[in-house]
Amino acid sequence: MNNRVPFDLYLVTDRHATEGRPLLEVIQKALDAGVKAIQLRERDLPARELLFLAEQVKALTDRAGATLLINDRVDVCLMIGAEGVHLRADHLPIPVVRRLLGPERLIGVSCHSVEEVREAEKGGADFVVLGPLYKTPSKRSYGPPIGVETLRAAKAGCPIPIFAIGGIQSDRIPEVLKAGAIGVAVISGILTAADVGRAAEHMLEVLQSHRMVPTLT
Ligand code: TZP
Repeated sequence: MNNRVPFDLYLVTDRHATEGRPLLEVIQKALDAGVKAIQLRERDLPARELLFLAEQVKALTDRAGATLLINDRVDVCLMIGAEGVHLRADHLPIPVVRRLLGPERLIGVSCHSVEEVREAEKGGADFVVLGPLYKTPSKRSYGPPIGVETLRAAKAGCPIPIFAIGGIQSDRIPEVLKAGAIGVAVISGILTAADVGRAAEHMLEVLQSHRMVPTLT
């Protein structure tokens, strides 16, 4: 965690992955458990419905003191006053997005390779999400997992935070933190859990207990 990116668990939404439960209810449970950052990623929703949903999610995150990022839609981010956007790999140029959003709002970028991480960092991203690291039921379109070695290589010399994504369950957290991730981004590990609150709480506990602390010399 750092001052600009004050979270290490980033919940990415997918209303088709909630086992039939209303998305807002599931998000509320995650927030109650202590999740401090949500990416609203409902890419198949028409603009108007997305805007309406985003307003409702923003009310929940505001109440919980959490950060809300909107996937891809700079316009929706600005309309609802969200804390930032999360750009996909084939995104608009980051400096252009920065100009629209201003210096305070966060820009996260999805990356699938070391080169994309370097590019996002050079462009001015605040953080990146790298994956899929492991096999995931949530995203087949990105092909095979890129593995923890890619994370290690991406982190070398990279000053911005990297979140690991793709097949992340609690037991993967120690390995990805050791490889240089600041935290994890998760869909199914939380949204499909029978007890959403407990799943989120457990991830937060594991993150906290494995957080890399600088050693004093
Ligand atoms: N980007 C890379 S993998 C992925 C995204 C959005 C899906 C992650 O889903 P899950 O269920 O946490 O593995």
